[in-house]
Amino acid sequence: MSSSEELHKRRVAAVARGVGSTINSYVASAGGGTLTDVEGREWIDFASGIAVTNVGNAAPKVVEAVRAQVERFTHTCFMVAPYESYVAVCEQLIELTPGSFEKRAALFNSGAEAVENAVKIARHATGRQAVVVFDHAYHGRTNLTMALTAKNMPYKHRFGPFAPEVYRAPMSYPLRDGGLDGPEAARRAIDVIEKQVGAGNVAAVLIEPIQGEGGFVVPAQGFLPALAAWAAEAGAVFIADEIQTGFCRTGQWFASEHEGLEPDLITTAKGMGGGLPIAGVVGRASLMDAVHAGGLGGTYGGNPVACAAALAAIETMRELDLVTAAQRIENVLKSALSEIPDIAEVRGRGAMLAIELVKPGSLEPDAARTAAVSKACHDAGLLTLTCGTYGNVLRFLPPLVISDEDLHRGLDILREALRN
Ligand code: PLZ
Repeated sequence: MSSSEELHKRRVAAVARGVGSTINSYVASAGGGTLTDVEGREWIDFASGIAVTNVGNAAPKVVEAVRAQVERFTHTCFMVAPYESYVAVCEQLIELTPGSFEKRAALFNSGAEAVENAVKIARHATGRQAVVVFDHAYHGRTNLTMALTAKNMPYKHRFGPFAPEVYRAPMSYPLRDGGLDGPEAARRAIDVIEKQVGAGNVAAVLIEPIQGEGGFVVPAQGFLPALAAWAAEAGAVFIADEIQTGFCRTGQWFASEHEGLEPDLITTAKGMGGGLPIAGVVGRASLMDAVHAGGLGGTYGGNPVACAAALAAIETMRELDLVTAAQRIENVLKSALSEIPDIAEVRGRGAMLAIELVKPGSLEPDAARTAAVSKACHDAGLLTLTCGTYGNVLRFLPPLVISDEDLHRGLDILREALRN
């Protein structure tokens, strides 16, 4: 096999510069909580391919299900000739997501596509157009989802014009909003919505229950329920974007459960497919079924190989009790992180944790130190990611099957990187 250096040369000559990579080492194999590069060097994985390989990389059940499915058939298009696994994945989404009402689901290829479809459904069902999103939000890179995403660089810069009828409200960000409690922060957001959009114009309020790319921002307790209650009152659809938070990641099947939320619609992707591309929208039957037959779909949505992987991934989550595994990871990481000095905040839930770094004695974001720490982790063989509007958040997303040993090895590297 070529070396990473040779591969990098080929990459620069062949792959568009706009597509970035966190590290310059090329992967040869991966399993459980580690990656091995083409030089044979092992990496501890605190990224999970951005919260995807919750069941571990190349999880045995997923591998077996995919192998069996590709031998039977690879693609028919569900809109042309349907098959059982698509229906079974929808049944699982209905069963696993919060919401005691009757539900329906539909499958797509990517998170952005799921978000687009949730907005389509909400608009169609309500006959309204406005979509309310929040500061620091991330919802994807397609045209509509760029409009929904807050951050200009790198996601939106010179890619406009963006889709209309998208309105941004202030987020609850306890470290940075002067200590507003949940209901106060919700009141502030609702004021903006009522004054600048008008309650009767709102098709959907769309929010990540814990923000992902925006900085692992956990809203103050009570913020999400107050928004959901306002949306219900206003006749707007409350959509939880659980693409990064879903499928056991935060120590519940879905992060909405931490506050007893029952979103009207939930978008899912990432962890759902155990590494294969699949996404879903699940929620109230009255909304989902409002759309005319043929109004939703796509060539590959709910592809049979991806459906087989999703069913196997979900089975693995149940069998290995990955909800509890994520809680265990939270306990280990949080107690270790809270002992490290010079961190503005340790936050997150389950195995979706982050630290925010600021300049001493202030709240001024320290993006340079964050990048340096991340780089030091990479040099020592720990794969970490940064995030946040200000680029000063280091986030940890280990596979939920990571061994205690790898977790502690990762922590040792991180501690060392933060010290220097
Ligand atoms: N909604 C909450 O986290 C994807 C994107 C990384 P796709 N997050 C990682 C990047 O730089 O592109 C995400 C998300 C939330 C939507 C999405 C979009 O999901 O599968 O990447 O389209």
